[in-house]
Amino acid sequence: MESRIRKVVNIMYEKLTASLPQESMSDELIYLTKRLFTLKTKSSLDPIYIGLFGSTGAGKSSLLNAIVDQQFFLPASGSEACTSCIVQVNNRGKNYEAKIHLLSLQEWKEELKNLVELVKKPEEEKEEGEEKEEGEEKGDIGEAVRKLRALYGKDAESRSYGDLLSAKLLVNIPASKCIQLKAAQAEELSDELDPYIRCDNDQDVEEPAQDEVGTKMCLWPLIKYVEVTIPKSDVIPEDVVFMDIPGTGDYNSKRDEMWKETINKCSVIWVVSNMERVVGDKVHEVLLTESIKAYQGGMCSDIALVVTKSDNLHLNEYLRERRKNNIPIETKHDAILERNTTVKEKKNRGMKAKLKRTLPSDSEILQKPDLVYTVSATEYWQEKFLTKEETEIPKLREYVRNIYLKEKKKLLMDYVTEALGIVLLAENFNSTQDMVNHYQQSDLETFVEEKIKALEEEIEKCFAQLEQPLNEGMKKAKSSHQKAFFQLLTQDTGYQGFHRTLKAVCQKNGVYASRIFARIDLNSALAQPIYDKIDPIFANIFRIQKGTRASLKPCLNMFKVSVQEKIHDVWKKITVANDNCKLKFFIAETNIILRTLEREILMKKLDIYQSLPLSIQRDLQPYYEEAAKTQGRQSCQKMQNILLENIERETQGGMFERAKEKMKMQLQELKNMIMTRLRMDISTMLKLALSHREEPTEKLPDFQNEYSEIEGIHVMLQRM
Ligand SMILES: Nc1nc2c(ncn2[C@@H]2O[C@H](COP(=O)(O)OP(=O)(O)OP(=O)(O)O)[C@@H](O)[C@H]2O)c(=O)[nH]1
Ligand SMILES: [Mg+2]
Repeated sequence: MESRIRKVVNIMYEKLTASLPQESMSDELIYLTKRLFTLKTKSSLDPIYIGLFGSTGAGKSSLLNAIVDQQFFLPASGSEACTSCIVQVNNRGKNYEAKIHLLSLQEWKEELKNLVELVKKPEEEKEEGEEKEEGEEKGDIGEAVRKLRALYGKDAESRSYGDLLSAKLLVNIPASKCIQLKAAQAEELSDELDPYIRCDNDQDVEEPAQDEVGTKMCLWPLIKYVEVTIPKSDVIPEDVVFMDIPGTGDYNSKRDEMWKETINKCSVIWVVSNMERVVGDKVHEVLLTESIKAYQGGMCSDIALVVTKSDNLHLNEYLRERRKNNIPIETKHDAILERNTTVKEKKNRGMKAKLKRTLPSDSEILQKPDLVYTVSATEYWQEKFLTKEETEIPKLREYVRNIYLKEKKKLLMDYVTEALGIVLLAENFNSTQDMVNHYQQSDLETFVEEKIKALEEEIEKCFAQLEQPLNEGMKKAKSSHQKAFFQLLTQDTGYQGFHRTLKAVCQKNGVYASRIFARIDLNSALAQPIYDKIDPIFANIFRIQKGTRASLKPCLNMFKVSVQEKIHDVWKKITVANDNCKLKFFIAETNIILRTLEREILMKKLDIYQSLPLSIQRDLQPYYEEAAKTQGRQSCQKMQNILLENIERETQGGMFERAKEKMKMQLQELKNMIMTRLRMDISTMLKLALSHREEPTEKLPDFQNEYSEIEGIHVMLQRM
């Protein structure tokens, strides 16, 4: 259907451009040509992003390899953190290709500054002696040291920022900040790619390697993200892009920003977790919370928990721990399947409970039968204990296909509706009938204006539902800010002490993310009590699937229907109604206007949802900066005091009130945007359709065939 509709659109464009008048064109004709051109040049429908989101070693890369049916494609590793950046995989190519995107000079300078700060030993620790903290080389500090050494050589961690800035890098960086690789075979590209995306922690950093592979290795700290293209495959539909998203964020601000953006643009998020750690593991709870946030704020409309390594089971151990002793189990195969079922039941319940706290109780996602998948990537290739079906990889592919069809249908529907609107508009040009008189036209305009005003009131009512929970949440936030502060800062951040964590938090304006350990976001933690109160209502207002009367979408829908009905009425009264292409144009056009608006609302939703922590961050910024500068004895205590005292002062001074106002203001802006857009678009539509012409000054080619074809596809899509 997509290629058919494209063909028709192209033909229309050819026909139209061939017949355009040489002399001055009317505004209407310019408008029509422009819209057709935009539609024609829209090269492809937006891809559907599926994010694999999980802590290091969970098995994301291995899972992705199994799903795209390429056993050794993305590097997987049993030891330390392996994938060092976000890797996008799409299957739209002819060959195997990769693009490695690097940080810009400015972005690297910023990172360098922070890395130097991070590896600097705090005064207090110096006084306590020179011993290394246990496991230091494994944590973020260790990683920072490795990054510096990889680019500047031995002892780089003891040099100053200024010194390093003027030093020559051990590697050459291409001016384009992008490295392209191409290969005919999967293995070939995989081999070439491997050194770039593998963050090899055992690398011998004392002696920087001089060979080619060594030089590539040195680049990894500079990589922003990697895009991989594989040839079209039978197992995964085109236009599905997988995102391998390692860890819980990144120390580098640019990459952390990307981490968040990536999550927010995913239609589907899979929280990937290792079977052995899935029960009681903190990190995957954090990831789940982040996913639900993306469901609230971003494009995400589906979340699943994918438990990997289901084959990892010691039969004897399992049998000893197993409670249901009445049914005998003898083989590893049976044990795996039994454990899969148990884990599914348990995690399903847990996830639903968690989702229920944030989303309206009748959300689609809560009705889904499968929220949890138990897969084995290893067994997909080996089939030693499980069949291919039992590894659940085929089931995940089926899931991908279903989501793809659902999303793609929506996208295609929008495209076809737009095409229909255009062809009807073109037909309209050739009609001389002037069927709507002035009285009817102004009646129509008055009606639309009344409806827009009524809609405005509905939207205000919709948003007003947030008022009370916002106030309640704010009160809660004001009374619990100290608790939030300590809870957050004392959580497990790996092998580094409180002092360094605190320092990093200050350097990064309250957000300390790391690929390896939990994410610390002080601003969000302070705002959390407000979210706890507003979440289900916020979700309900912006829900895009089935809505209740308290949601925005049905308000817009009601508006659309009443305008369309009115237009019908006007037309019924016209006796010469043998030409109903105008009427059809109105219907298609109002559909387009409202769909476009819905998409824009979805984009704006994110800013609104994030406005709380952003407002708090802005208020606290001077104190983060002040605290980050603290040096000397007892700097840890000093930093803590600066933050605590000022958070307290700002709280008294209305920090949370300002955050709340900020959110309300953003909602107000959204409402205004909706009103302005509707007024503008509908008046353009009326002008186009009702422009009075005695004689057609510009005769356009006949689009009757194209029109039938487009309408046919439109009807077919509607029935699907
Ligand atoms: N037994 C078993 N091992 C697996 C399975 N999937 C992955 N592994 C192993 O788990 C380890 C980590 O897998 P990766 O795919 O590298 O994990 P990752 O989530 O990509 O990790 P990072 O790249 O560090 O974020 C590797 O040693 C894999 O061989 C599985 O289904 N079964
Ligand atoms: Mg990986």
